[in-house]
Amino acid sequence: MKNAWWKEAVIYQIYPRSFCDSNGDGIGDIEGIISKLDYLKRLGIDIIWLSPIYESPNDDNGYDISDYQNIMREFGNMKDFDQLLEQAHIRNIRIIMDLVVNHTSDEHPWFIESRKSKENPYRDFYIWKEGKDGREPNNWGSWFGGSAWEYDDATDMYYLHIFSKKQPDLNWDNDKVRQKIYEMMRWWLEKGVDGFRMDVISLISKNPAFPDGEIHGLYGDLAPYCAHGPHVHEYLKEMNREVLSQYDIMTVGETSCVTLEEAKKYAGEDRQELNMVFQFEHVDNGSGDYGKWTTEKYDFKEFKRIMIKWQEELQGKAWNSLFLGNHDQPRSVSRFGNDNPAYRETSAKMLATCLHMMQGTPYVYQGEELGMTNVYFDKLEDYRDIESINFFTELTESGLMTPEYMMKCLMLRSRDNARTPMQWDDSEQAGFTDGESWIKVNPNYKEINAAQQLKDPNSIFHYYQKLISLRKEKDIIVYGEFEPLYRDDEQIFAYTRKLDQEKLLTVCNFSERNAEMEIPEEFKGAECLITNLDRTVFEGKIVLKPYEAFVLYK
Ligand code: TEU
Ligand code: CA
Repeated sequence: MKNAWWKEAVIYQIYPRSFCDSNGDGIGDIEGIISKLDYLKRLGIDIIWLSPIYESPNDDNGYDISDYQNIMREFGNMKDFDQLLEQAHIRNIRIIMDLVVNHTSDEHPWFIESRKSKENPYRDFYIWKEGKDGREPNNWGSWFGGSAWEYDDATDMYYLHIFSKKQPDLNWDNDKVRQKIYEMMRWWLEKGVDGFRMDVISLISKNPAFPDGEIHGLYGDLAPYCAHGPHVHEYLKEMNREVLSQYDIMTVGETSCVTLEEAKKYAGEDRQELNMVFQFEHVDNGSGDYGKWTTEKYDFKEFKRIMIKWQEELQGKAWNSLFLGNHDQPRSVSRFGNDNPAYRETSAKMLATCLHMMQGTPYVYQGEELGMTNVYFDKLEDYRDIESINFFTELTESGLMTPEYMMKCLMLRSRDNARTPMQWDDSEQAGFTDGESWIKVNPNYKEINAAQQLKDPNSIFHYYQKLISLRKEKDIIVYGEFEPLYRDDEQIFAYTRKLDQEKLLTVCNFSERNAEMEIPEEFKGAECLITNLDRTVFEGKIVLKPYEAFVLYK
């Protein structure tokens, strides 16, 4: 495996709307981010991934872009952005941008033109189809509820939108579209940004037959016809040749529905496409008939099997992105750990240990370094997320779910769980804003906040800080070869890493019960690099406490 700065780095994801508000309007902004750069430096991260900050009507909080080369008014202006980039670079922190180019906003000038007439020069920038027997062109369901097609009066045709109807899909088969996108990307790179996280990049090439999909719930499944479509690799290779390869940057593809086989194509070391991809198997595992809308808990053995599979299979071929949470997922400690106060700290540290010691680039989602938890809103009116609100309506009005049950699903799985404001201190609104926050603050901010954790040397924050600094000290954490131990254990996730003469052992108890294990002979006399409890004996047969974790080095 080749060495690279983006393999050695730790990435911190900022969801700007909820990070820090500098002017009291209740919405996080760029100045707010600048004011927290020293906090991030202290944590030790190397790269910030900024969720979208471009001009947007905010139907999907910035993932619906109406101008790729302007900043969302609520977040500030281009001067503020330039400041942010400069201030980050001064601190040796790189910034990667969210590149949302599967779709635009319906308020983007291209779409405003496109919908005007069939002859408009921008018509083919989007995907327009005739209706079939007075209905949508096919049965595809949007990932945000309803049909994936929207009828447009002006020309009596339908346009495709995998996401909301305010997010029409771009037509990547049109090379003018691709050229415009590459031009825009170059513009940002010339400014000095350090790379891109590419939103649903696996969906850009659609099967030209547009066949009906298999029915799941109320609509047909579009994934087999849109994910990893016929030209996706050709377009990424073109993008790489024309843009990416010209700069020293990093790229990570959000590749929804990705399989191992496809991941090796997107991110294979010698493929000249992307540096790494996000896979979702470990967070989608346990999805039911209505996708993520279920109250089922995650299955530890299945989770472990998936994580191990990605480690083993990409080793030497492609690079993993390591994450347990992001702005689309519930809080990781609530989902994979235990957010009960008795176990929250220990289990948050355990999860971090397990993730950061694997092979790949770790991602920390804002607030994860504090062990922030799900908010568990129990009233629909507290939710802001379009996906949550649309599916509540669709699944309850169709009678597929009772409102009570769907409310429980939202409490466990809504994206808003991860979007409540960052908890900076114990002052009103958690120090996020002087005004009223756009979404309610999690009421547990008095116990869980950055100010308190910065004071406490045993805090989750300091534990992350230590994990990150270990990565800087020991190459084996980045480049060591991964091998799982006790594959079938029902409580323990353990693995080794090996590099030349060095070896590393990571042990994590994912359960609320004690767990017995035997430390392998070869780690006799090893040094403990980090532990989340106060264990001092690391030899022979041991009994792990609930959520205990440690790392040995020899
Ligand atoms: O997410 C894509 C995606 O796969 C999600 O729709 C995912 O299925 C869902 O959020 C799980 O609950 C990306 C962005 O990360 C997301 O925030 C955007 O809403 C979406 O694309 C559209 O741009
Ligand atoms: Ca603001």
